[in-house]
Parts: sequence; C-alpha cells; structure tokens
Amino acid sequence: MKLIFATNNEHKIQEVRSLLHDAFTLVTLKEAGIMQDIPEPHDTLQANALEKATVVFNLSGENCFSEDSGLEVDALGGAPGVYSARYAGVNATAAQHINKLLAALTQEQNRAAQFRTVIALIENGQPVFFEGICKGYIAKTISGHRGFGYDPIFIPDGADRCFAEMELAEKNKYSHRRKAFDQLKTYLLSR
Ligand code: ITT
Repeated sequence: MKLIFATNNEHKIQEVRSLLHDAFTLVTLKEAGIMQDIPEPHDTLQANALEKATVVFNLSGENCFSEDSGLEVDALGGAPGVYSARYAGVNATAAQHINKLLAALTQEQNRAAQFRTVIALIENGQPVFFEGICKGYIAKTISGHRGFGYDPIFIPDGADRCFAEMELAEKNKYSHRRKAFDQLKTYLLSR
C-alpha cells in the first residue's frame, strides 16, 4: 500500500521508515513532487495533524498521513506541547529550545514530562486518528548526539539514559511515535 507522509522533517521520515511494515511504501513529499511548506496553525496536535494531511490529500488525491508531536512538561502546564517546534522562536535551533526548557525548570523538582504523537491518516478521503504517548522526565543536562529535537534531555520511564544516547531501535522500544505507528499498522493490516 502506497502512503504519502506529509512531513518536512527528515528525522521523522527516518524513524517512520524504521517502524512501518514492508507492506507499506512510504512516499515523501519530495518524492510526490509536493514542495510547499505546510502550515501548523492550530492549538492542538490533532488539528495540526489533520491540517497537514488534508493539504497533501487535496494536492495529491492519494492516501496519506501526517503526524504532529510535542513534548508536554507537567511543571509547565503541558508546555511546550503543540508549540514544541517553535518554543524558543520560529527560527530557533534545537539547542536553543532545549536551553530555554532547562532554564524554565532550574528550580523545579517535578521534572515529569511526556512526548505525544497524533497521526492523521486520510484513507479514501476519510480521516482516522491514532495517538502514542511516552512518559518520562527531563534530565538536568544534555547528553548524547543521536535523534533530534528534545532527545538530548528526555529520559523515558524504564530507561536510565536519554533518547539521544540510544540507537534508533532502542528509542523505538519506548517512543511515542512507535506506539502511534503500531496502531496505524494494526488498523491498516487488519482490513
Ligand atoms: P512536520 O510538521 O513537517 O512533520 P516538525 O519538525 O514541524 O515536522 P512537529 O510540528 O510535530 O514537527 O514538531 C514537533 C517538535 O517536537 C519537533 O520539531 C521536535 O523539536 C519535537 N519532537 C517531536 N518528536 C520528537 C522526538 O521523537 N524526539 C525529540 N523531539 C521531538
């Protein structure tokens, strides 16, 4: 089954390729000839995921999916959440987002947080949603150089090191993205 993945994030493409079963052919936006920037104007992961998938469905007419993810920190009332990609500014680097988050938690004992992914699949024109959550906590300092985004400061529950110190296969054991894509695969393969 051919599916267009509505993302411009190369790291997500790499992770999702490692998660999808051989039964799916993942087509990137570049491969589909879709070059435009896709907006994320909403204040929920679900609405943004639907927006991205809808733009691509309207351009291509093909089955497609997108995912919107965010890091939700308990002590910050769920921030940066849906704004994770622009927490320290639209053009800020991952290091700047991380530094802002560590500074916001300097005096904080409660470092609990979770990553959440919402997938919007558009199949034959109809949207279906899937969600994956990975609970964990925010480290006091950065470690590791793998992965992307907030991986250098997020330690999933059950692990003793952060995502950026893990090979992708190990991150996949815990990750929000893997949990959401397990559901997508189960849904598509059971029909
Ligand atoms: P697309 O919208 O093009 O898919 P994006 O990078 O804008 O790509 P999101 O809107 O979903 O993606 O932004 C989520 C941000 O949250 C992302 O830029 C990272 O900073 C962070 N993030 C998401 N998943 C992550 C993960 O597995 N590890 C670390 N950080 C992650």
